[in-house]
Amino acid sequence: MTQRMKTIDDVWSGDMTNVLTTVINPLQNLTVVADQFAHQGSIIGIRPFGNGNINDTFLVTLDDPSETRFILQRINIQVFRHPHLIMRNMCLFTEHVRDRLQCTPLSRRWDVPQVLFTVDAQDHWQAADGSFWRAISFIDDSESFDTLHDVEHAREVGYALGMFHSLISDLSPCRLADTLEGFHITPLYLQHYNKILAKTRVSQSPEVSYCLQFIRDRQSWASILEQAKASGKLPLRPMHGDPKVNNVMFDTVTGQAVSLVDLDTVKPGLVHYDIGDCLRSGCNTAGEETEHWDTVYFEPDLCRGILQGYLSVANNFLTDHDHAYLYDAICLIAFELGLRFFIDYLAGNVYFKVKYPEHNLSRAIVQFKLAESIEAQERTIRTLIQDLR
Ligand code: GN1
Ligand code: MG
Repeated sequence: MTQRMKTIDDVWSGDMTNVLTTVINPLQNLTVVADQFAHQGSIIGIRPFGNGNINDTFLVTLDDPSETRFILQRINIQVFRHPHLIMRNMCLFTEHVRDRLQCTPLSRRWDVPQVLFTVDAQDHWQAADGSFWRAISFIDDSESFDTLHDVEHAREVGYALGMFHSLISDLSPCRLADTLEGFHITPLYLQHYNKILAKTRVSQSPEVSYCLQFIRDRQSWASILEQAKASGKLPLRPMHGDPKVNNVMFDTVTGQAVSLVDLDTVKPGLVHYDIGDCLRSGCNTAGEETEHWDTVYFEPDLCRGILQGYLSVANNFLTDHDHAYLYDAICLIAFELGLRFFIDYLAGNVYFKVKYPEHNLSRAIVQFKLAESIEAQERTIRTLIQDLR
């Protein structure tokens, strides 16, 4: 019998433990886990790394002559119910890109994170408590940033996403598993939202009322990309799924973008989800964790920079329809992320890690304010998209 794929609906329908209760057991010896992936040298350092909202990430340093570092991650199996499929997609992706780059080398640096195998030649290690661990190479001499410094930085981020898409533009999406069903399907999030709303006693604080109204006013528009997909205007392609700005790695010396990391959500989708996600994170100069909602603003110059960089690589595989939906993609993914944060707030914070109970509510407001700023600048954004064609 085949197992039904766990969907995002299951995560929010309350049949799972809160991710907060699954924090690393302090007694669990991380060194034992890291050792599974350390083929040479011994471990001299393990520290928490980055600020991911789902998985637990560590940077491991070895005492070999070059102080090799690698990324160790515990996959959140409450969210990613089929972690083996993630590893399969990642291996397929990296092999494809390696072959492409061997056939047609680029004239500048571009690195792909590699899956590191255990000493037993497995792509992951499962602990006795069921936790699922995997290791990935660290992109040497690189760094990432939560917000963009200037337009040149924005161009590099856009270039990185364009290069990522371009290198897999000939990989058939049907070869990739759907590792997180419903991910970025905005109308499905709305369905979950309506279900949760129907069974939740919602507080009527001004913040909550703002979110409820914001979503109510945009329910019919929210299907725009899915309708375009269903009518054949937008094709299914392999996508990254989470190309936010801090997943782009920059060479510490040249300042050029050299990699796009965090490959957990590489799966079939629309490139529009990626473009929207990159722009909603890159053009929000206040960052997605701000509590100063009034300062949230979508910066059109950074938008132009990201799109210039993106289209400099991606223009050769984008169609007229692709261009026609760019504006909506930008606004939709900000709206969708706000909706996802708000649903999680209503559901009791079961998906995204939170630092306090209203954290997801605050994050939702940031995304809705950003969507408002995008809407207010619709003409400017549509014009700049047109000018870049
Ligand atoms: C999550 O865990 P992280 O930070 O890589 C989320 C993304 C959101 C992002 C918002 C699988 O990514 O979709 O855009 O938080 N990933 C998943 O910061 O839901
Ligand atoms: Mg991610």
